[in-house]
Amino acid sequence: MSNSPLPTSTPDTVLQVSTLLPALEGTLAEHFHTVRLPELPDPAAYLRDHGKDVVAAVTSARVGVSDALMDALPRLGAIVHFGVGYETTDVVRARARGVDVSNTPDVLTDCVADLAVGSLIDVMRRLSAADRYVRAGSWGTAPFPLASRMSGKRVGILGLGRIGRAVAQRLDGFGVQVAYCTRTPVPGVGYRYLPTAEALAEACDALVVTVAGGRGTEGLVSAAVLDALGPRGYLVNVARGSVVDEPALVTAVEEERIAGAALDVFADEPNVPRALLESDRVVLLPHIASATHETRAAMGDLALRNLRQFMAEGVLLTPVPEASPSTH
Ligand code: NAP
Ligand code: 8YV
Repeated sequence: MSNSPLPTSTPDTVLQVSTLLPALEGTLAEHFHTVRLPELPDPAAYLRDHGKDVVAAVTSARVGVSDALMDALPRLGAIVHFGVGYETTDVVRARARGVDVSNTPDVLTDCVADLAVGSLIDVMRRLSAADRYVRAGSWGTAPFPLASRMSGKRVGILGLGRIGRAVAQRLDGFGVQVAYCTRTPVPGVGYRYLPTAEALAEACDALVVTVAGGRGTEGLVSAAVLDALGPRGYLVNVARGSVVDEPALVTAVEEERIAGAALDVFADEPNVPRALLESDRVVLLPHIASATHETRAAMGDLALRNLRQFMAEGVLLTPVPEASPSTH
């Protein structure tokens, strides 16, 4: 009998690229041979020695899979995103290499739209500022300044996709006149269409940004768009920080060239420009639009179902469209 060691077969590995929902991390560890990249002492050494074992990567919308990481995984077949945005992964490049990509659409739409409308009311009625005023003991000393009515106003929605449409439906209940801008008019909707972000801002009292992120929408809300919104106009951004020219926004807030802004996303999270931190006319949120127990559980479940189907049948359940929704 030979004493040579038995050949060891390496299990197909699932690479966890970013920190994820704890329940999802637990299920991945329980049901798959999962390696958590952020926790490895030497990720580069792991990728060099074991990159060929990885068949699927699970990542967040914010982190994605970089080109370098993709290149280190020659047998990679699927990239599963926890989140609907996927501009952090080059989908065209992935598909050219035979790697399919999924995201978690629809399950987060309601919560993101709820937060967009909630923060629109917050910034126009100055709810967060009023809360600070009461806590500071100012009630009874100086009157709290009057705010702006939201019901019945004209609200522009930049990007009438799943989330934009859900925002519009909610605003219908407030008697708001909704208009929108997309690259292609949406068939079958009764809202007024405007072909550019600037024309939309010009025609509205508030602009709600719900476009996809990525190169195609970078800086779409420019200084000119903010000027078109004007000193009585409000900006709400629940899409991506990259969509707004942040230095131009800072200037517009400082110079009171817009009335206020409610922001869930920033150019360089978690860093928020000091001028925004110091402004009482800006509502600041830490990228929480989908952050409810119910929605995060549904996102985790959909990400998991994508992974399971890929591992069992080699195909994803909710693959993303051919190109990034903002680059074609
Ligand atoms: P979606 O259904 O793909 O909608 C994207 C919309 O953007 C479409 O109406 C698209 O229309 C429009 N669009 C793309 N490029 C445009 C451009 N250059 N000008 C005008 N409109 C443009 O996506 P969704 O599910 O609604 O999600 C939208 C985005 O919200 C995600 O991509 C993500 O970045 C963000 N998000 C943020 C959070 C958060 O936590 N804050 C949570 C979830 C999602 P056309 O193709 O016709 O232009
Ligand atoms: C999450 C998001 O914060 O879905 C998206 O695109 O930005 C948010 O739902 C993100 O997925 C968590 O990484």
